[in-house]
Amino acid sequence: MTQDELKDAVAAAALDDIRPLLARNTVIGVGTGSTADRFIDRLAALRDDFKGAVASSEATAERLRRHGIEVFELNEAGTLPVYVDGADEINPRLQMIKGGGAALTREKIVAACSERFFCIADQSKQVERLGAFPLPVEVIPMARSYVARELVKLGADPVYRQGVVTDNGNQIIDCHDFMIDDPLTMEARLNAIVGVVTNGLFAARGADRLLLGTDQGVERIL
Ligand code: ABF
Repeated sequence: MTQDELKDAVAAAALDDIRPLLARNTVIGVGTGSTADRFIDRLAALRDDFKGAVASSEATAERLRRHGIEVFELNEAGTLPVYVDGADEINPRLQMIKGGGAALTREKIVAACSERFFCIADQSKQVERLGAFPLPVEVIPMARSYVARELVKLGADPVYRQGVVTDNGNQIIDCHDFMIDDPLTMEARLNAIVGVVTNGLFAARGADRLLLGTDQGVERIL
């Protein structure tokens, strides 16, 4: 199967998994990226069965609205029963690197407000150890050089993602050559650098279920 077919398969499987959670007053969290886009396109068929969605990016909000799905502010929605999103890497403990699409901060906020996080990913995202994918760090623009110097001290090779401004008006530094042995500790250490808004390690709040697209079909982990 191609990677696109695997993404389609996990998007369809996620729809099956969330169907029982939907009711007239349900607002769900919806993530960003090409796998999440496929999920949104399928979710459109169920739009009359639930109230609406909170989006983890402006791009996702626009796609939801185009499908006639109402988009709510997280502050109005409260706790969400489920959040469905992709990942750049995911390990056996369902800890992830996210943020390849620069939406990490809103993704982390929506994940924090959700009772369950379903990660949808094709098999290329599954790794034993996080870090081959460059870890994104969102920074306040004036702190970019300072944060980069601190990242070097931690062993990373920081690269400024030129031309990218996040939905929050910030910038992204990608940490190359940065294999991560202890994601929980590293997530906290990176967050402690002044000027860092968020980092793309989702370890403190990882996924609760992984729907993994493989050549043998969709594997559900937890
Ligand atoms: C989001 O989309 C991100 O956190 C991650 O960067 C990306 C995965 O994209 P795709 O589904 O296109 O591979 O979930």
